[in-house]
Formats: sequence, C-alpha cells, structure tokens
Amino acid sequence: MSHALSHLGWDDTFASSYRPFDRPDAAPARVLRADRGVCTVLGENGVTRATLAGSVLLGAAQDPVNLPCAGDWVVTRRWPDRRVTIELVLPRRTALIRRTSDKDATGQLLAANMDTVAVVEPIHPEPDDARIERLLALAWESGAKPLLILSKSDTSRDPDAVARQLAELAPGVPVVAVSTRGRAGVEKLRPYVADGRTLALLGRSGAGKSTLVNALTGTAVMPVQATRDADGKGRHTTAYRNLVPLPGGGAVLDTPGIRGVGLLDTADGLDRAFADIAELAAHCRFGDCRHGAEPGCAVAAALANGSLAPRRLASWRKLHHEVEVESARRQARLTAAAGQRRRRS
Ligand SMILES: Nc1nc2c(ncn2[C@@H]2O[C@H](COP(=O)(O)OP(=O)(O)OP(=O)(O)O)[C@@H](O)[C@H]2O)c(=O)[nH]1
Ligand SMILES: [Mg+2]
Ligand SMILES: [Zn+2]
Repeated sequence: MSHALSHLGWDDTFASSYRPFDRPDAAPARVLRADRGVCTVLGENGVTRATLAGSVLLGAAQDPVNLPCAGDWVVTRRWPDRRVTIELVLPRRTALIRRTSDKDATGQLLAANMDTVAVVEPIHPEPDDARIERLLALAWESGAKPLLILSKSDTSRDPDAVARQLAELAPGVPVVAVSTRGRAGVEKLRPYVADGRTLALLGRSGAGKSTLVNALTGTAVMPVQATRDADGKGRHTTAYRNLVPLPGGGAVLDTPGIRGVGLLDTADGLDRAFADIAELAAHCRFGDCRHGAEPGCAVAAALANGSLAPRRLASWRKLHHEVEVESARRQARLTAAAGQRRRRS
C-alpha cells in the first residue's frame, strides 16, 4: 500500500475498490480541490491537475453529486501526452451533502471521505442555537462523526461554561472551545487530524475556519478575513472547498461559509442530532404521536417537568417539517418523471 497516501487515509477498503481499475497508466489519488471540470489531485507522485473523463461527466449529468469533490478518492489515468484524467470516483465512505435551494432539490456535495465533521461556531457574537442544530443534523447525515468547535474562545470570559450550555444542543457530540490566539491554540483538535484522519470544517462565514486550518498546518495556506467585523458578519473569504494535507499526516478540509443549508429528505441525521427527543418519542404511548395533546406523550411530559426546553422542541419541529416537505417534493418529482416515461413509451 502506498505510504504517502496512507497518511491521507488511503486504506485496504479503498485499495480493494481501486484494484479492478488498476493498470500501468492508472493511479489512485485524492482530490484536494475541484474547480469546474479541473481537479487538483494528490497522488503518489505529488500534486497534479486532472480533467474529467467522459464517463465521469456522464455520471455528473445524471446527478451533480457524482462529480469529484474535495476529499474524494479517484482513479486517475496518465496519457502519453502527460495529461491526467479522472476516470472514476471511488465509493465514498462518508459524504457531506446539503440541499442547494428550495426550488432546486438537487444536493450539493461539500466534502467527501472525512472521518469527522466539525461544526464551527464562534463564541462571539452569540452562538446561534438553530444554526448549530441544523449543521449538526447535516453532519450526522454525512456518516462521519460530528464535532462542535466553539471558535474564538479568547473572546469569552468563560468559554467552558458556554461549551457546557451548548452541549445540550448536541447530544453525543464532543464540544471543544478553541482559540487560534494565545497558548491554548488548537491542540485539542490534533486527535481529529491524526495520521490518516480527515477533519472537515463547516460553519458560517467568519467563524474562523480558515484560521483554524492555518493554525493546524503552521503556515498560511488559506487566506483569511483581514479584519474582523464588529458584527461578526464579514464577507466570504474562502471560495473553494479545499483539502489541506497536514505536515504530520492527516488532513483538514476547509469549506466556504454557507448561508442557507437545506437538509435533504432523509430524517436519519435529524433523529441523531435530536437523539434526546427521539429517545423521548420512543416512550410515547402512540407510535404516531405528534407530541401535541395525545395522552401518554413522553415529550409533553418532559416539557412539563422542565427536562426538555420548549425551544429545542420547536427547533426539532421546524427541521422535521422541512424534511417532510422535501420528502413530499421528491415523491412528486418521482411520480412526474414516471408519468413522462409512460407517455413516451
Ligand atoms: N479573536 C479571535 N479571532 C479569530 C480567531 N480565529 C479567527 N479569528 C478572526 O476571525 C476572522 C474570520 O476568520 P476566517 O478564518 O477567515 O473565517 P472563515 O470561517 O474561514 O470565513 P469564510 O472563509 O468566509 O467562510 C478573521 O479576521 C480572523 O482573524 C480566534 O481564535 N480568536
Ligand atoms: Mg475561510
Ligand atoms: Zn409524544
């Protein structure tokens, strides 16, 4: 197995899905950055640019999620004229996908094959509970392990207290407060970027994602916002999703700050992000309990005794509704597409 690639997470599973495509002019590589048909890939022999083979373009025409993305493992082919093409995207172990917009129901792949997805939320200005919950649902849905990073902890007098408070929004998710200023630094994040591991960063613009990447690499690989706005809003600085290999092995995947993040129509991530409510709901008397006025509702009981915050339930309802609407939309699209096929045949 390739030593250089194993630092980036190449393992027996990827190697065995690569094997059928192995040939003298082929090689595995990992996508560092994808840029409209041209990818920057890192292989055994270093970094090269690669264009997309016809078969890859065909797959992408069916669903843009099939396009290679930062973090993907791919089969590359070197041509006699030294051009390099991407022939195939190897099956993804994990995939971070958001719904792009309300009308257009296609998903957008943000990162692939990461072991951990960190939701990066700055301590200052005030952390946004609803955003954290939404992004954690997306993180759970990816199949990777979620992590909540409270960034800019130097701007808070008691970051650990904030972390404890926010832990309630994140059942089963480790919460770490970090600062890129001062001694504490980002060392708490090292385990997530240990040799062979990939950590993806997700969060609003200005959260300090690229600053974290630079702190982890020890060099200024990613441009960061020059000045910190008082209101913390800031313009988008990072425009590309970028996988950055770290000197000690492991990699961190930076993403541009995202404004709207829609959930896809799968509820699994949501159930895991709201494991506290899912657990309560399992104890409701009726299997189809809507947690309104039904008798024997464990969710209502938890609200009444104060162990469940009303805000938390409202947040869950909102996201749940969104997923249901999305699911109905997808069903309608499938029905329409089937109708078209029938009329054509
Ligand atoms: N006080 C403080 N400021 C920080 C810290 N980390 C980052 N910043 C500042 O926050 C601003 C935004 O940082 P970026 O790293 O560019 O944020 P980003 O999340 O990459 O933003 P986008 O690329 O737009 O998504 C910069 O001005 C940083 O100097 C920190 O730990 N403490
Ligand atoms: Mg950035
Ligand atoms: Zn109930």
